[in-house]
Amino acid sequence: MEGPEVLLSLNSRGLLAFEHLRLHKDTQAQADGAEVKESVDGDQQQDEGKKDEDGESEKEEDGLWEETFKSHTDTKPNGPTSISLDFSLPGVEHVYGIPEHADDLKLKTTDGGDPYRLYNLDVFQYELYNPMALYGSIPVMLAHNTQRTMGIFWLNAAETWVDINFVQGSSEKPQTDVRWISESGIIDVFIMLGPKPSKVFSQYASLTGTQSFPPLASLGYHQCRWNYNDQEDVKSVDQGFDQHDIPYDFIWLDIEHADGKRYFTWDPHKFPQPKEMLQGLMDKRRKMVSIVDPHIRVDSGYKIHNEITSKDFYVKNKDGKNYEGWCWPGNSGYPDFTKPEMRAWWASMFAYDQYEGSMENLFTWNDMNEPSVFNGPEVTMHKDALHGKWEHRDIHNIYGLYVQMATAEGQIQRSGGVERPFVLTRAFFAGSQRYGAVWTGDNAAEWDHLKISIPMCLSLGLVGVSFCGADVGGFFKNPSTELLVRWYQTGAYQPFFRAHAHLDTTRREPWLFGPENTALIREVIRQRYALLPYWYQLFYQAHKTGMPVMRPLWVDYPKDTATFTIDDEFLIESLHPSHTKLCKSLSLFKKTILYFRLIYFNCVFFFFFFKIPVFQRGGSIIPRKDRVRRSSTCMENDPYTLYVALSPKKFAEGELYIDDGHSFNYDTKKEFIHRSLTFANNALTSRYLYSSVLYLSIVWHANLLMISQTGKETPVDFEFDTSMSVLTLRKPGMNAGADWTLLLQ
Ligand code: NBV
Repeated sequence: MEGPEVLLSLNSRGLLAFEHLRLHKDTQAQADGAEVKESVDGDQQQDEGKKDEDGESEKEEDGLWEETFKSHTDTKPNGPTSISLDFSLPGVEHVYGIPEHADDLKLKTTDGGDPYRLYNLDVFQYELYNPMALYGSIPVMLAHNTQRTMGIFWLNAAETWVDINFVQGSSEKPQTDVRWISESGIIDVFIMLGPKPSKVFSQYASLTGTQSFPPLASLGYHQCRWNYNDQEDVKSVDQGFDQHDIPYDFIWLDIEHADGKRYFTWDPHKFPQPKEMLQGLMDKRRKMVSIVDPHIRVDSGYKIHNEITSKDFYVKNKDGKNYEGWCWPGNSGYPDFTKPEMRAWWASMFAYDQYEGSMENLFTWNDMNEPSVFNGPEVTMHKDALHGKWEHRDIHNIYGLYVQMATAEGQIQRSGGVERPFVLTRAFFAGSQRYGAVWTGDNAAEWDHLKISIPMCLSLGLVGVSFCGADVGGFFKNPSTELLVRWYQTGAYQPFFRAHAHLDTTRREPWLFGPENTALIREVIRQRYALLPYWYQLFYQAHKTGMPVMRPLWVDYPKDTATFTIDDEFLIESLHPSHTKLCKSLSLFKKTILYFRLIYFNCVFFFFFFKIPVFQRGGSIIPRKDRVRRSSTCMENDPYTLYVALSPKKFAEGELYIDDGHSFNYDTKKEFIHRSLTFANNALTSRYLYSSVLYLSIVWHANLLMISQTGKETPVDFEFDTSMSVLTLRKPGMNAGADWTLLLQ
C-alpha cells in the first residue's frame, strides 16, 4: 500500500456557494440603519447578479429578485438564494441513483447538456433518456468501482440540479466530478463510505429508515384502470379472474369513483353500496384500493374542505390567504401536509366512521401529490406559497412524502395500530420507503417504456425504495397484444405488480386477447403467486437491512466491471428473469443465457415459462407455494416447497420467513418464524434464525430417501428427473418452525 488514498474530495473545484436570505433592495433601503450585507466565505460565487466593482448593471439582476414564468410571477421575498458544492471522486467511472428520471441506470455526463433535475412534477407524457424532472426526487447518488461503493446524500427538499463530469484525473486515474446545486436551504450532506454495496444500503437506511414491510397481499397482482365504472363493473371484473383461473389480490378505483372528485366519498349512482362491494371482495379474500388525492374541492358542502378551512390547515399564498389552484375537482385547496397537526387530522379521516363506506380491506392510492396544480407554474405550486414560515420553494420535494406518511398513519390508526398499511404514492423523497409503494407514473404502451421500467425501478431500489413498479401495459395508448403479454412477463418480476390504463384506452383485462394470450398472462401471474413466499422474505430482509429487493447485477458482483453498465437485466436476489424481446436479438439472448450459466449461476434451475426462462442461482434455496389459489390470502395455510439449486460444490443456502402476513405482530409480539436453510454434505438442514414459538428440536434423517423422525422411519415420496437433474420430494411433512435435517444417502 502506498499510504492513504483519497476517496472523495469536497470543493476541490471551488464551487462551494451559499447565498444567504436577503431583503429586497427597496425594502433594504427603507430599513433603518441599513447596512451593506456581509458575505460569508464563498458567498455568491455563483451569483451572476451580484454587483461587481464597477457597480454592475441592474439588468443582470433581472430574474433574480423576481422571476416570471409564463403568466406566473415568483416574488422571491428573500431574494435570490442558492447553495452549491462540488465533489470529486477519484477512481470512479460509474455513478447511479438520483431518481426519478426516465433514463439509463448508469448516470451520464451532463457536460454540454442539462443537469439532472430533481423537482417533483406532474409531467404529461414524459420523454425517455432525459435528465428532466419527474414525479419524485431522491437526492442520493451512489459511486461504484471494483474497490468500493460510496454514497452522497444531499439532504435538501428544494429544487435541485446535479451536474456530472467524467474526467481523466491525475496519474491517468479516471475521476467523476459531481456538482449539486439547490435553490434554497442549507448544505447538509452525508457521505456513506461503504465499502461494500450492502454497507452503503445500511448506512443510508440508518439515516432515512428502511422499506416498510408490506402486507403480503400487496406483493400479489393488482388490477387497476381509470376507471372501473361502477359496482357492477367491479363485480364482473372480479368474476372474470375466477372464470379464467387468474389470481389477484387488489382491484383499484380511480378518481371517478368519488362524488364529484371529493375524495373520501363515493359517487352515489355508480357506487351506492360501497360496503356491499367491499364485503363481496372480502368474502373472496380480496381487497380494494381507492384513490385519495391531496387537492381538495373548494366546496362549502364538503366536510373535508370545511374542516380543513376551520382548522386553518390549507397552504397559504404569498399574501397569507388560502392558496387555491385548479385540479380535477375544479377550484381546489391544498392541505399543508408539512404541519404535524394537519397530518394527524388527515390520518383521523381514515377512521371507519369518518371515511364512510370504507372497510378493513380498503387501502389507498395517493396521486397528484407533487403537488399537481393544473394552472400553476410547471403544473405545480407557486414557489412563494407559504407553509407557515416556510416558502413552498424550501419544501417542495418533500410535500408528497408527507401526504403518503399521513395516509399510511391513518390506515394504521383505523386498525388500532395492529394492521400494516398499504399506500401507493406518485411523488416521493428520501425516506418515502417508510410509507409504502411508489410507481413510475404515466408511462406509455410502447416497447421503450417497458424497457425503461427496469432501470427506473433499479435506481429507486438503490436509494431505499424497493417497493416500486411501472404501470403494466403502459398507461397512455393501447398496447399490442404482444407488448401487453411481455409487459406482464416483465412486471411479474418487479416488486410492485399492477396493471393500469388511461380512461381513453380500450379495456384490457387479461382475458380479452384470446385464449392463448390469456394462458400466457395466467401462467406468469400464477408464477408470481408461487414465488410470493420468496418476495415476502426479500421484503422482510429489505425492511430489516435496507438491502434492495430488485438489484442491478453489480450489487451482487461488485468486482465484475462487465456488470457495471447492465440495466436490462436484474436480480431478485437469487432469481434472474430473462426477457427475450428486450434482448433485441435472439443471438444476444442466447449469449445472455450462456453468460449467466457460465459466469454467475454455476448451476441453474430453469423455470421455462412459455419461452421466458427464469434462472435460479446455483447455491440458493428458494421457498415457494406451488398450489396457486384465487388470492394470496387463500394460500396462507398452504405448504411450502423448497427449490434447492446446488452449486458445483453441492452446496446451497437460503432462508424461510413466515408470519401472519398483515399485522405488526411480527414486530410487537415477535410472532414469526425465520429459518436458515443450508444444503451441505448431502443434508438439507433448517436452523433457527428466530422463532417466537418454542419447538422441540427434531432431527430428520433420510436414509436412501427415507426420513426418520426420532427413530421412526417414514418413507418419502420422490421423483428424480435425470434430464434436468431435479430431485423432487413430495410432502416430507417437516414443520417449518422446527429444526430438522434431511439426509440424502
Ligand atoms: O387519476 C387519474 C390519473 C391516474 O390514473 C394516473 O395513474 C395518474 O398518474 N392521474 C394520473 C391523473 C391524470 C393523468 C392524465
